[in-house]
Amino acid sequence: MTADAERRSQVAGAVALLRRPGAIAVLTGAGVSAASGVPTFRGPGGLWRSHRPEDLATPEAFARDPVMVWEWYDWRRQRIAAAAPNAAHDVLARWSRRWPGLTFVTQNVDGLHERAGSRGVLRLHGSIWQVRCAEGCGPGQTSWRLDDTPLTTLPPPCRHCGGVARPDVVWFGEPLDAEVFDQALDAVARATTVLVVGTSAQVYPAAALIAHHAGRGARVIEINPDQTAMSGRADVLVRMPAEAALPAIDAALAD
Ligand code: BJW
Ligand code: ZN
Repeated sequence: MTADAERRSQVAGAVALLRRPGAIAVLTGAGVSAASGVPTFRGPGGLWRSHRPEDLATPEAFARDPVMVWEWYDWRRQRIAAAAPNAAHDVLARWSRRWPGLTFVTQNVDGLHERAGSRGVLRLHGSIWQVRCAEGCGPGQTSWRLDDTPLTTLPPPCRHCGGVARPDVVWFGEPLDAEVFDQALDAVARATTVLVVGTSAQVYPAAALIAHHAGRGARVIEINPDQTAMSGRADVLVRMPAEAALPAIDAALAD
């Protein structure tokens, strides 16, 4: 089979599963935003000043060197502010508005799904745009939103107590928001089709949504140019970048 025919057959396989009756769950990762210029965590370009993300996205790194961790987050926020949603975000946004049975779960903190107009996105790992007190103070521990200008003070102060503030994201070793995770788990367990896009599926418990919680009858579609930890669980592999695969699937669904 030629590469083109192979891609057409992968797209057709995804379309057949998406047309099955029943609910759909979508799980996205950093690869969806790669074409927008937002670096992924692992693989080429995943390093920041020779630090691995695994060494920066931890409470220990923040306790040791909050300024360095904040420099990383401030740098990333500027990259994201300058980025625009790509064709993959756009297709998923249309589906989230059109298909009432679709639950949208993301590991991404960049907010690009929401900027593309997606509805009801369950954010497993928080938001890079939100900040909260690192010391856990504040009325109801409310977080607040940053704008897209660089921070002038690093680390920024808590707006409630003047202590140190931190990004409102989930670091390694920290629990995910239980309510958000339960909703994601329920959606995946109920779905007849689970679409996994642009994640290496190495980080738990997000990866467990597919590995352990997709129901027995659920079929899994993986969209990713590379093999991942979840490829063996997938019924249909679409080995293309998300920004090409999703518009192709969307067009074929309309036929
Ligand atoms: C394209 C593309 C294109 C490229 N189109 N695709 C051993 C075993 C199992 C678990 C553990 C273990 N040891 C420790 C753990 C637990 C740990 C964990 O999973 N570690 C693993 C690394 C081993 N997990 C945790 O600690 C979690 N918490 C927890 O378990 O709590 C337990 C607890 C309970 C009660 C009390 C206390 C604790 C928390 C995990 C939090 C992860 N946080 C981060 C940072 C968020 C903030 C930030 O952004 O800075 O989340 S880490 C980082 O990884 C980020 C991402 O959301 C996450 C996943 O990454 P993702 O999206 O998959 O990106 P990449 O870069 O890995 O992959 C990109 C993919 O895109 C690749 O496949 C490319 O091929 C593809 N791609 N271009 C489509 N155009
Ligand atoms: Zn505070």
